[in-house]
Amino acid sequence: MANVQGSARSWSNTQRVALVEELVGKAGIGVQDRIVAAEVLVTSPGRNYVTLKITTAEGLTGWGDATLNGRELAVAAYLRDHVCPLLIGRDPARIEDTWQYLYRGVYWRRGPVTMTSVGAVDLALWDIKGKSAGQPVYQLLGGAVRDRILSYTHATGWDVPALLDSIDAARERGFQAIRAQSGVPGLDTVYGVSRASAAYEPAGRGTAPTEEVWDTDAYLRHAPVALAAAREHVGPEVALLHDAHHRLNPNQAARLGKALEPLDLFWLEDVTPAENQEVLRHVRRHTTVPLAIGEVFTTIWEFQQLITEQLIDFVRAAVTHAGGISHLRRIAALAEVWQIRLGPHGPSDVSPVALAASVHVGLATPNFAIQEYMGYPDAAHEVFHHAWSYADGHLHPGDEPGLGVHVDEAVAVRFPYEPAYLPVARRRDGSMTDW
Ligand code: KDG
Ligand code: MG
Repeated sequence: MANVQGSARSWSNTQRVALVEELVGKAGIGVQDRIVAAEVLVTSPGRNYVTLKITTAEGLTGWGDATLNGRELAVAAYLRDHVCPLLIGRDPARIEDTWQYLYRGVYWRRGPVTMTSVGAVDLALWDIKGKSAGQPVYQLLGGAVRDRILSYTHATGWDVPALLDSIDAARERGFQAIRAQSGVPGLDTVYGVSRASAAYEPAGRGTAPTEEVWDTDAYLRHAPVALAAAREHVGPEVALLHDAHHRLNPNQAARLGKALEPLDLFWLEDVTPAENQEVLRHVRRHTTVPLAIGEVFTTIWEFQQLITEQLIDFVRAAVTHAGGISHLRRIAALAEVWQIRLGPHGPSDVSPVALAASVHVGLATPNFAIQEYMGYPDAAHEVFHHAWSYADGHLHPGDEPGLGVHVDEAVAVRFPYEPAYLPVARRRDGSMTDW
């Protein structure tokens, strides 16, 4: 600083500030870091991922996941054009303030594109905070409340014998919680089930969605049979889950819930679209099957009625799509009051960065129940190097500072974006289904 002369009394404010900055600078404390770059990376190692990279003046890097299956480029543009420029010069330590600024400042609140963008920024800032503190994020959230995270994976089979083989394969990999989905006699395609193999990726590459034919009555006849065979096969100890993928009306959902009650499911997921949450009262009145809902919901306000009226047992929000670690923790805190637990969405379209964040939240959040873990294409592991690990049916985030994920940008550019869409469904008469 240039000469500061005279008595303190005669100094101008500028001189005082400069002196404080100089002293603080010399002591090496309290100097605010600044965001100097925010960039968006779109890559497709087996499937499309959108990743946000935030860099600070001190050279720290934070990574966030901004993947929204089938609408990736909308989030990439939202971040690039409207969010990244606003981040430059901001203090990366102000995670909550940045969240409020991006959520409330936009005027157009909520919605998956906005909330996925806010979530990506939130994840990247938590990553930076962890790196700056030299601590894994779960330590900054209050530390571990459990030793490891129970996880479930998917078993799918076009027919019942194939489903049972797929369940056996999951158990051989150590899973003690398994989601079971099967084909439906009389249908050529079933969302979430591949005819050819146990692995499935619901988004198909191409410039338009594939159109599938769906028959709810056929599904309702077959699902209890396939799930009963699964329960019979695994015995009482293994946790079985099933996803109805929003396909039922309230009465069908109630009927399915009742039919599945003797099978002691861990949960039955997305029985109705739940856009109209009142209808779940009807389902609740008729069945005690545990209900999991909310992978497409993005804020605490969308969960408010589901939670406060105890219409569900598990919140399915994804850490990315529901506004990041900061917001998912708020949803969890609300849910805790009603003894509702968290079972976050974690298919392969939630990137390894978001999976890391979800597992950090899980380790530090009392009412966390289970983490979906579908696994990733091999190429995704070449791009995303992660400290989180899977062993014996459980996940752990690892102890690297921050989220513990590094993105290899040189490898990422070898996998350019390819258009891909989730399928749409029509009834047998050709009309679009209403779910
Ligand atoms: O992007 C859609 C998929 O994530 C969804 O089909 C997966 O329902 C799903 C689940 O429970 O994993
Ligand atoms: Mg689901």
